[in-house]
Amino acid sequence: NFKAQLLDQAAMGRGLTRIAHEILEKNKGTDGLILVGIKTRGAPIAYRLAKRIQDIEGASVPVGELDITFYRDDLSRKENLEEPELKAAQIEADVNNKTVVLVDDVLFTGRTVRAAMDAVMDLGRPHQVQLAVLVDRGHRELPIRADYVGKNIPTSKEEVIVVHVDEIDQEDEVTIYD
Ligand code: 3GP
Ligand code: 5GP
Ligand code: MG
Repeated sequence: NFKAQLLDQAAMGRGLTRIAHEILEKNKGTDGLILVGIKTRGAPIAYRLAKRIQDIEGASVPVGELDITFYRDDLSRKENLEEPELKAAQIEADVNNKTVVLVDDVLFTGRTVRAAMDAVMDLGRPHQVQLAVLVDRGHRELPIRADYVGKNIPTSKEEVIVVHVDEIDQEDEVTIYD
């Protein structure tokens, strides 16, 4: 059941612009920076951040993608899921000594990010791994936090955050359902 719209297109755009500035500020520019989007919707978000960084700083930042999937596809029943695991990695850039910013749409238990960190570590030894998410909905089950957050949304475990991005859903919108 639809409950509320949390972000519209303008709010999402402003949040991503702020995060782009925060990434540049924290890392003092783009040296050694790589963005890695976690599919599906983390990937277009990563490309948008790279576009903003390009516009702000005039420097291009490599973007890679990770496909992290659950063994089971019953997404609404989290307690029945196995651990997320890496399905595919497309990271052309060398991660050694780089600052890898993982990008995802929603941060929940942290298990997907843990699997993503494993995947990055398998490719080399990054200088640092950071995390950017559009929405942090709480309920972490691991000691993982985001360095950059579009919006913190306290949720119950039963609620679902629906993230729509133009590249996939033909609209930009974040809504909450229960
Ligand atoms: P995404 O691939 O674009 O991130 O995980 C597959 C999709 O299901 C995700 O899209 C996500 O938006 C959606 N989803 C909605 N609720 C949940 C949930 O509780 N857990 C997971 N893993 N995905 C969810
Ligand atoms: P975690 O592994 O942290 O529990 O969940 C993070 C991953 O699952 C993200 O890739 C995210 O897309 C998806 N996810 C978890 N909960 C939600 C949710 O409420 N809404 C959406 N859209 N995705 C979710
Ligand atoms: Mg996701």
